[in-house]
Amino acid sequence: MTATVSAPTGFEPLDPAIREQYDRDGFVVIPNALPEEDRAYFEDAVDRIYGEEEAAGELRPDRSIHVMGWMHKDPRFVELLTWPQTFPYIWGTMGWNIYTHHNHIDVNPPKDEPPFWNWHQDGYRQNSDIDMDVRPMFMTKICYALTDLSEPGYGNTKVIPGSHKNNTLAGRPEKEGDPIIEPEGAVEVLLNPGDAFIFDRRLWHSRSMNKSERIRKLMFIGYTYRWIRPLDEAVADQSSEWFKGLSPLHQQLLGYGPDHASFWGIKQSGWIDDEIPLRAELKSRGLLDRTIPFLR
Ligand SMILES: O=C(O)CCC(=O)C(=O)O
Ligand SMILES: [Fe+2]
Repeated sequence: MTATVSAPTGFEPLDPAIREQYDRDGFVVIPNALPEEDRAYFEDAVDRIYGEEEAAGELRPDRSIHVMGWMHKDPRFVELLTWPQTFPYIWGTMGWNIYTHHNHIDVNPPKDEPPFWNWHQDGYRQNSDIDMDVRPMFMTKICYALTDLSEPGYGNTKVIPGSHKNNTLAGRPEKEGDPIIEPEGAVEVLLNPGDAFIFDRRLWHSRSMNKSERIRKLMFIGYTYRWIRPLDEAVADQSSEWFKGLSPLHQQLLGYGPDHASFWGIKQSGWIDDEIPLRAELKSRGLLDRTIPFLR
C-alpha cells in the first residue's frame, strides 16, 4: 500500500517551532511555496504588469517597478491571499482579524550603483507615533521569489536576524558622502525560484544591489489587523463585479467589513467574532487556540 500525502489546504496548524523561530529571528523562509507551474504563471502575470507599466511610461529611471495594490490585476492573484503552502504562516503568526493593507510587486533589473543605506523597519509613522520599548508587531509580510535569488549579490533582501525587538539600528550615515558600513549581523535572504519568506515588519531590513545578470521579480503581501487603515490606494474596489464575486474570506482579506465597528470585532450588541470569515473558518476546523490570544 502506498502512503498518500494529502495536498496542503492552508489550514494546517502552524508548527509551534516555526512560531518560536519567527519570534526569535523575525523571519522564516518557506521553501517551495509556489509549485513550478504556479510560479511560472505568476511570473508571466508580473511580466504582463511590467509591460503595462512600461507602456504607460511608469518605469523608474533604472527600469524597475514597485507596483502597490496589485491584487485585482490578475484573476489568480487573490488565490495568494490564502495560498495553501503559506497561509498557515499568516494566520498562525497573526490570528484571524487580519487583511492586506499593503502589497507590492517589484521588478528590479541588474544595476550597478554605489553603495547605499536602505535599512529600515516597515510601518513608518507606526515607529514614531507609538512610544514603546519593544514596538508592536502589527504586520507579517510575505515575499514570493519568482526568480532565482539563491546567491549573494542577486539583489536579495537583507535582514538582521533577531533585530525586530530593537527600536534603533546603529550605523546610519549622518550625512551624504559618509561611508556606508554594513551593520553587524546583516545577511541576505537566499531564495530559490518559488520560495517565499515571511518577516515581521519590525525586522531591520534593506533592499540590496542586483549585481547579477538577471532581472529580480518578487511579490510582497503585507497582512495587518483590520483596525489598521489601508496603506495602498487600490487594495480593492469593493463596488466592482470582481470583488462581489469573491468568497467572504477573500473579501475580508481585501479589507471588507460591513461597518467600521466590524474591524474592531464588535457591534452595538457585543462581539462579532463568529461573523469574521477567517475566524469562522478556523473555528469550523477546530483551529482556534485559547492559549494564543490572537487565535482565541
Ligand atoms: O526589495 C527589497 O528587498 C526590500 C523590500 C522592502 O523593504 C519591503 O518589502 O518592506
Ligand atoms: Fe521594507
